[in-house]
Amino acid sequence: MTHLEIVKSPVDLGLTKFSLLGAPVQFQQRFLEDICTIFRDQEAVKVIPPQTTVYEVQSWFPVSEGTSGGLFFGTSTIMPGKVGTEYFMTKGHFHAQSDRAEFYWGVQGKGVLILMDRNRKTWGEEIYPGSLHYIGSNIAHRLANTGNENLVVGACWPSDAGHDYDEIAVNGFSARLFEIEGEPVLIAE
Ligand code: PAN
Ligand code: ZN
Repeated sequence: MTHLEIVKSPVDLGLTKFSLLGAPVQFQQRFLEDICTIFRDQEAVKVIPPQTTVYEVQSWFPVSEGTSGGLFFGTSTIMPGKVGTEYFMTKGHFHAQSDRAEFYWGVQGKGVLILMDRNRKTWGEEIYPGSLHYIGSNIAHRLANTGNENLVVGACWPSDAGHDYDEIAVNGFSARLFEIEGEPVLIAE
């Protein structure tokens, strides 16, 4: 009888701490000062310490960036908070290879996935633990935390998708998510 190898995967979902564990995991942190231009109210930006963490991303890249046929995996954690009445959110992007899709799923907390197509039609999907989101090709995507605790969202996307941040940096999304009378409201620009 030949005994074949059974090994442990190098990365663990970290279900108890909602944090990817393992040597290959890469960590990225976005401070308010890095991304402040994405928010509408620039006066409100000034009253928040620039070193405030808005979100963190942990990623596992089992193959090199640009490999066709591979997959990447990530966990995004968006902190609770607002700039004025606009919820803390990610920069948002289209994929550079714009026909590449992605799955997101809610793990902890609550929020809204803001989606926009190439005709600049924007809509939102509610995120909660267990919510599952298919982000089709040519759909820009951004996460916003509408709760009082961390919003943790899992993601899986093709290793040749890439990120196009420029389009959103220049033109933004066509709607923004504000808190109005205690509720999240998506308002067209
Ligand atoms: C996610 C995002 C992550 C951070 O892993 O990259 O939520 O958002 P930004 O990249 O917009 O700053 C993903 O969508 N990857 O494709
Ligand atoms: Zn993406």
